[in-house]
Amino acid sequence: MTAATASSILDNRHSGRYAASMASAPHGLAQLRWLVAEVPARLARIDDLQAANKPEPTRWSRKEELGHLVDSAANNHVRLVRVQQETKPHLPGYAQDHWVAAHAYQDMSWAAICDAWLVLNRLLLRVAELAPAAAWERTCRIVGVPHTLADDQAPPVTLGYVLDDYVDHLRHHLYHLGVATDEL
Ligand code: NI
Repeated sequence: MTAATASSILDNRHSGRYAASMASAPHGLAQLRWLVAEVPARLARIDDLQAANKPEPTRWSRKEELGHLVDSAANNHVRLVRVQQETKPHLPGYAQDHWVAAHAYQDMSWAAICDAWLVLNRLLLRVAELAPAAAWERTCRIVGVPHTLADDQAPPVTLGYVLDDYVDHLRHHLYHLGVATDEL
């Protein structure tokens, strides 16, 4: 969550998996469908004061951590669209602390950040639902931020992996926010 840890290749530094072969829609698709339906009510149980609390000056508040998930949705939405159309694209990672600071999520209401999360995830889910089965086998390379790997050293990953990684990362942060998704 700090600049020092922003060097992951993909969004999810919590998982060691890379490319995985899959013949149909990735398991993350059904999970995302469930999350979009269930998570908003759970986020709404957190109040604005709780959400604004920063455990330490250098650590994210819940507002900033959920803002990070908004940024993750925005970036992965672009990946889901571009990989379907471009041939083995090299896509950028994103500097997570810069994105959080650039939006000043700490100055937004919790409700507004929750709304942004839902709108972007509904759109991302729509793109994923519409993707044909063959799209999940298409590959891309995602260049880390900061650029610790040259473009051609970044491992190729399938679009299915990108979606699964997105959902794993989302669930990791939801858990950290105090929003359990154990039913999945
Ligand atoms: Ni993260």
